[in-house]
Amino acid sequence: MFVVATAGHVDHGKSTLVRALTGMEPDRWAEERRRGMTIDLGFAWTTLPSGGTVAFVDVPGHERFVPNMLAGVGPVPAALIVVAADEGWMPQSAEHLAALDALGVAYGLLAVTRADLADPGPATARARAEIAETSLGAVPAVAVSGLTGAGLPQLRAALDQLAAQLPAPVVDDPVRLWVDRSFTVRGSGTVVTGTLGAGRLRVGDELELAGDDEPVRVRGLHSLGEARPEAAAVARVAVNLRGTPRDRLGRGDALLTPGRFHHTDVVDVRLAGDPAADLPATLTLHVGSAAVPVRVRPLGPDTVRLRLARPLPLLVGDRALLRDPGRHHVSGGVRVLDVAPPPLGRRGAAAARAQVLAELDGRPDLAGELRRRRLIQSGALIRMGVPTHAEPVQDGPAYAEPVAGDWLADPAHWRRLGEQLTEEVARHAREHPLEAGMPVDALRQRLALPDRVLVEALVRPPLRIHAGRVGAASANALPEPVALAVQRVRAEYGDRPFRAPEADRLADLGLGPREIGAAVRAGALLRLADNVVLLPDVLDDAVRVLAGLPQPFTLSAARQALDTTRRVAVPLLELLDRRGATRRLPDDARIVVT
Ligand SMILES: Nc1nc2c(ncn2[C@@H]2O[C@H](COP(=O)(O)OP(=O)(O)O)[C@@H](O)[C@H]2O)c(=O)[nH]1
Ligand SMILES: [Mg+2]
Repeated sequence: MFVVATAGHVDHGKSTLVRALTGMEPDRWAEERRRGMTIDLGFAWTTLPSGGTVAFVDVPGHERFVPNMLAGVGPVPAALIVVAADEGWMPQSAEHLAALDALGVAYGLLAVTRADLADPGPATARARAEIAETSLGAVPAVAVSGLTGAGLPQLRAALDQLAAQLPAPVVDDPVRLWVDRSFTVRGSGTVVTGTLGAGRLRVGDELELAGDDEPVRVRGLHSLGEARPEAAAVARVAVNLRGTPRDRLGRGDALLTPGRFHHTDVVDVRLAGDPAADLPATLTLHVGSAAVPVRVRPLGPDTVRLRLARPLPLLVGDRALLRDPGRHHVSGGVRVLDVAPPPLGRRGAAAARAQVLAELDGRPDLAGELRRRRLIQSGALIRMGVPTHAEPVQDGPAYAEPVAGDWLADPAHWRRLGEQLTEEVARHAREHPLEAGMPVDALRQRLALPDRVLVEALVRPPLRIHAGRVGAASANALPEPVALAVQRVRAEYGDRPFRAPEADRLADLGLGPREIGAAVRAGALLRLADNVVLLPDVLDDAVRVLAGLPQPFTLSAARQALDTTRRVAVPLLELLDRRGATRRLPDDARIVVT
């Protein structure tokens, strides 16, 4: 199924066209039929020549009902723009088009209706020129008459072509169903409808309702007027929530896959449209089927902070629209850059924030989020719309690898924390020479870490945790200065394990030949050659990396794969040869022995 929203000025023939195409009545209310005017959203569907189904969300064209129009088009990715041949381009033609553009709608079709009343040529030319300037670009145009039926076969064919262009829906994404209608059915209870743009709904699913702790349960599902056990995007769906009081939800609410969305009442966004400085202090934010008053705080030339009158389940990258209801003016589209932005308390914080936002484009960026947030739980990032299973950055560590539990860390920050921990433990040892190490909780506080497991993960040999304290491994182990120096090597090289500290770095750390000898004997360092040391536990990783190369491999290929220098690669491979993990062939290439 694909879903198209109508758009266009009042009385230009939108509802007549939907009626002619589907044989269904989009104007559902008695008042609408009495006045011959659409007030609220209408829904109808039909089968196309290809056999596919198109569902229409028919919107009101009257200027008073623009908010209803926006609730209909918000979740729908394609538009059927309707212009009357005899009236041509009118104010709500322009306002509706501005709304589609602001939301970034990229798929559409122009129908020039009432072609039996006037030559469709001029209206077609004007409308195509206007549409070409927007996110829709050049669209096909069809002249039709809802009265005589002329042009309808061509319009059906054009709808089929439009359907074929639409990107495939992502059916394994979480569900965010923006409710566009809610009502009560006698004997069944509360029913809500919406356009399911991604994901899948099943009877029996538990869903979350923004701003409400109590989950709701899907008791029944309808799509295209038929009961179904499940519905996958894209679809118009009616969801029966029997047992959920009707007043718990309505238009603008969203039914959500539990735990997958961050509810926020403050977002930083990029504007496309009016400059930040020209925006009034209060506007209405339209996103999905929701319309929420917002307070606007300009940050950069095209970035603002929006404070929402009620929280919404928003994700990084979401598109929304700002409108000034008093002036009938679409201020423009917005792209959500940050759904959990930092407070702007300090002097200069707003200017600094503007600089950060200038670098963001609304595409989820895991490495950037980690750099800015430094430490965050992966679930929290996912709820903001930032996937944490992204590919590791080339030549970099696997950013998405948790450092402990569900915690993700910026690698540089994590390395600094490791160094800081060593220093704190050393300081504690100096100040409390008789204590057997520094209490874990004191360390957690000194390092301002939110979770004890993070402290535990930062403790590496030769430091260890014993009886709730962090200290050097044991009495007969390394002298403390050596233990701390090794811990520093770990902190600095843990994420580029095949790089060895240069000789002068070793000297800086106080690791001379005697100290290295002690550390090697204690198993805290691995000596490959004079002044070439690695952490002791990297050999298995080296073999794993080498096994991933096409076999046999050269020294140079090994060096590159391990991201290291000849100074390390040569003795490392020789050590692996001696241990039987690799074998050197007559031509000096090697293979991993399996
Ligand atoms: N002659 C003629 N009248 C039409 C055509 N389409 C719509 N109308 C009439 O124009 C008026 C407004 O149509 P309607 O579909 O309600 O417009 P909407 O407000 O865009 O939904 C109604 O009186 C229709 O009968 C058409 O193609 N030809
Ligand atoms: Mg209508």
